Amino acid sequence: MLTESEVAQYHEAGYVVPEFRLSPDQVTRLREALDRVIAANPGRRPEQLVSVHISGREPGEPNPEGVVGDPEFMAACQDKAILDIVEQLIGPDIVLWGCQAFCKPPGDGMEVPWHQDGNYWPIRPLATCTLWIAIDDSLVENGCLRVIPGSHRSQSLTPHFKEVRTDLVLNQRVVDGEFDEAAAVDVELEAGQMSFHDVFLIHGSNANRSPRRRAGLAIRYMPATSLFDRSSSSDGISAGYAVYFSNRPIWLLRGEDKTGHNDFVVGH
Ligand SMILES: O=C(O)CCC(=O)C(=O)O
Repeated sequence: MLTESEVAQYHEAGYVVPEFRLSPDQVTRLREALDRVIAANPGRRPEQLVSVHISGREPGEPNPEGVVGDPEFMAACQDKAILDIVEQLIGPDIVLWGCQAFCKPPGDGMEVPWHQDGNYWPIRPLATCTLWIAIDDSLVENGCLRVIPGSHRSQSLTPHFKEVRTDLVLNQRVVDGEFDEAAAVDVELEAGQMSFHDVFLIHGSNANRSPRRRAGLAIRYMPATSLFDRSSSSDGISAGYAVYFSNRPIWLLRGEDKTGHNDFVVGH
C-alpha cells in the first residue's frame, strides 16, 4: 500500500514513484512476455504495442487492434497488490481500459513528445491513473519517462498540435510556451519499480540513443464514475498509430459501474 505522503504526492505533483516494486520473478515473467510479443508482432514498432493484455481468439492470433497480446500482461493488470494501490488513488470502482508496451530498442528507440494522455481518449469526464512499470532499467541515458510536476493541477487539457514524424511514438505535442520544460523531472526507475501518473500530467520521453533497451508497460485504470464513451471514439490513427476504442474490451475489476452505462460486453 502507499503511504499517506505517497498518496499526497500523487495528488500534488500528479505522479508518484512508490516504495512498492515487483518481485524479480514478476519482472522476469513480464520481460519474457514482452520478448514473445515483440517476436509475434514483427510489423509493429515495439513502442506502439497497444492492447498487449488482449489476446486474439486463438493462440497466436492478433486482437481486434492487430496486436498479438499475451496473458501475462493481463495478469499484471489484475494483480491484487497493484489494484490495492490504484484504489488508494482513484477509489474503489476500477475499470481497466488500456495497456500498452512502450519498448525503445537500443540505438533508435523513438521519442514520445510532451503530451497529456487525455487529449485523444474517449473518457467522460476525463479521468485515468496510468501505472508505468519498468520492465528494464529506465534511465536518462535510455530515454526514461519525464514529467512536469504539478502540470495536472488545473485538470484541463492544454492545446496540442499534430506533428507527423516517423521517429515519434505519438503525433501529438503540447504547444510551445504552454509549460516550462526546465521544470521537467526524469523518472528514473530500476526494473520492477513503477510510477503512477494522472491523466492531465504533461509527460514525454527522449529517444533512446544508448546501447541499452528501455521497456515499460503502461496500464490505464479509470474510476467507474467515468464513461468509456464509444460513441465519441477517435478510432483510427488519431494518435499516430492505429487504436480502436469503439470495440476494445474493458473490464470492471473492482466495485460497481457508477455511470450505469459502461459497456463491458463489447469486444469480449
Ligand atoms: O513510455 C514512455 O516513454 C511514454 C509513456 C506514456 O506516454 C504513457 O504511459 O502515457
